[in-house]
Amino acid sequence: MQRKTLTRFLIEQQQGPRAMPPQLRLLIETVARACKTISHAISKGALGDVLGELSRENIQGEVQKKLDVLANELLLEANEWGGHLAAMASEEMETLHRVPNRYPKGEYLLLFDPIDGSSNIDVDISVGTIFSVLKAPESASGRDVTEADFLQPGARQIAAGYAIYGPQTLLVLSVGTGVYEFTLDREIGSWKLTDGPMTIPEQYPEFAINMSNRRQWSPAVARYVEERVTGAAGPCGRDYNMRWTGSMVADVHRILKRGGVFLYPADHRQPGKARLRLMYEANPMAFLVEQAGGAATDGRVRLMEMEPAALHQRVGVVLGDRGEVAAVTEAAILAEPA
Ligand code: P6P
Repeated sequence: MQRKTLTRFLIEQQQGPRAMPPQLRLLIETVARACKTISHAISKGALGDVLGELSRENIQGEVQKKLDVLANELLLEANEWGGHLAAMASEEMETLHRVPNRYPKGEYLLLFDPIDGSSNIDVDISVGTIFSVLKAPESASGRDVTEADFLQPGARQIAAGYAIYGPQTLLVLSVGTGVYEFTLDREIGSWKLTDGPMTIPEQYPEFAINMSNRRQWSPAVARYVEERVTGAAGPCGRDYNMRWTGSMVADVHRILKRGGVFLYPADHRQPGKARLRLMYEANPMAFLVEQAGGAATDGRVRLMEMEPAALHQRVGVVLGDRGEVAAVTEAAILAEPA
């Protein structure tokens, strides 16, 4: 069977009822091409002198891995000359990166975490690239894009996706018409459609959380997790399994493929203290999960309705199986003082 390529899929999306704009197709193809190059660099490992850390920190205060910087530069260079973007923002850069004046500008804003889970690179565990596409606001036409132009709720995303660099290299994306998975055919260097439209299998008894953060959890999250650890003997009525890879892309991909729920709650002891970033981790993953029939909240409210206050804002994340996400929300509501 001749599998559909990414290019053919995107051209069909242009011809489809939503008539995806050609510039968006160019954007996604450009990001996908950069992800192929990132995948190639990662696969070299120690042989490619791409492992290890640099002696500098990023805006997050995290020591940068060589591949963090390489992937960030690859995505910037691949996207800045195509005429489809107004600006980019990245986990690895303090502020936005405007398209240089020597290049044509477009109407899209691209946000990305170039290598998510980079602490796993040196121990050969799957990592990924996460991206989110917004439109520059009408008010930005005729002037330079500003950071404030990026601060749009996740519900305004035009497209989102991730590449996962694991046993296979996959590209999982949505342009608002469902979630589709492409596998990199390394022999000819093209992305081949291998799954989609994807829907999260319901009621799969598996949760993903870093149990060592127990001290940070709200009573609601603690009770939710405790009930699942108790399993069939408790109110859940069935046993659960637990997974935690330390790589959001790997955990979210597993949930899209076989179900379950992912939790990285904010630190209950310090309001606003959380791990994951809203704009280029939580929102793109929330877009995909909702497109696959799941739900995504901060433990209480829908992530994609949150009004961002800052480019690198962090947020609690609960996403995946609708029933499990609702159970965390219900526990949060019950835990609130009457
Ligand atoms: P912890 C990776 O650094 C990341 O941003 C996500 O990919 C992952 O889910 C999480 O942090 C892992 O955090 O605290 O378990 O190391």
